[in-house]
Amino acid sequence: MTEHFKFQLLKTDGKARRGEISMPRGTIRTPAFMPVGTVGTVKAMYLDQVRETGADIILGNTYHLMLRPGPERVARLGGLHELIRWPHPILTDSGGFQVMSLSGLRKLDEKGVTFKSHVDGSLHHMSPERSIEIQGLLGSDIQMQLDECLALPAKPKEIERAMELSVRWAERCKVAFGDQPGKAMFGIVQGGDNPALRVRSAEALRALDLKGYAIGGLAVGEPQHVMLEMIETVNPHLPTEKPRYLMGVGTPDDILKSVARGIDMFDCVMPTRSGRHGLAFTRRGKVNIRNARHAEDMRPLDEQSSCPAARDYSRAYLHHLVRSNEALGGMLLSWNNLSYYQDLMRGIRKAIDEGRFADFMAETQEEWARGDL
Ligand code: PRF
Repeated sequence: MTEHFKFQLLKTDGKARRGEISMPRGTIRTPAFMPVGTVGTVKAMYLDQVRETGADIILGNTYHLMLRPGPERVARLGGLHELIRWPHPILTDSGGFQVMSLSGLRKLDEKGVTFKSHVDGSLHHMSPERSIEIQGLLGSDIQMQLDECLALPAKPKEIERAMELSVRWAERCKVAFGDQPGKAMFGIVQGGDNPALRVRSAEALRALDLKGYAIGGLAVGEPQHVMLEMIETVNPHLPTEKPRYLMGVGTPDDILKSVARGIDMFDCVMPTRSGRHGLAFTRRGKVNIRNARHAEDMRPLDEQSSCPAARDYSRAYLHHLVRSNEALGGMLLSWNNLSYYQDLMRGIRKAIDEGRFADFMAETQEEWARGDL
């Protein structure tokens, strides 16, 4: 552990990178997957369990927590780490993306964004400065700049306007964040599916000398090959010695292909959300446990798994639980899925350490393609 936020690049294998972020609350082994704890809970999971799967850091959301329970209240209660009983690093998203995807009626201008709460319809304003203030009140270790994320497809002029606004907001967030050696504020590259705008965004943010860089505005409706092309376009314009975070991504396949292109950090609701809907990730691909073929199958999901949910419970029982909308069904599948994702990340890190990432990727994809056990 260190007093200062520090990223160390330990090894590269092709474009894949193995590293370590150290900060006062702990060390994050990269490539890292960050489970999403939107409202201060990784849904249907105990945080002790989340930790045991191998998570070094979880994510929280400014948008949700500002509406409920409110950042000033969280601060009075001792901060988010204390409240939720997670003493390790927390990254908070700034709210820009969630305002776009969740709130009704929103108005965006230079000053910030005005939006209607999805909880009670009340009106709120968030400026770049207020977003950073809220993330500070929550006690977040890695804070994100406020940005504007567009859904794709979008018009080039719109993409340019949103990208330039996001760069100006990054400057304001940097000033608002100030000098906090043990913490970090990351910028977010925007620019839609336009390579030239992506490069301009990355270069402008690079000039701000931030502690880390996210790539935003992807996995928002474009095909996977476009997302991968944008990563390839952006990465050469980001400093090699800073962490790179691909926001809101993705499937296990997205993760492998993005690591192969030099991404260090990921977050996604997929393992928990799809778990609650009956989808299990396994080394042999995705399994929809609701399917009738599991109804009388007493085999476990995968007896070789590291996770008790996959080893010790029959498919028949999981099928019954999910079909009956029982809470335990979502709990067991979320546990299985987060374990699968963290095992994948562990495998990725080990493969890079040993200089065999390309082989690991090919073998992993072959196993998925063989289909369920
Ligand atoms: N911006 C922010 N959060 C995000 C995104 C973004 O573009 C995305 C896009 N996939 C997910 N989460 N602030």
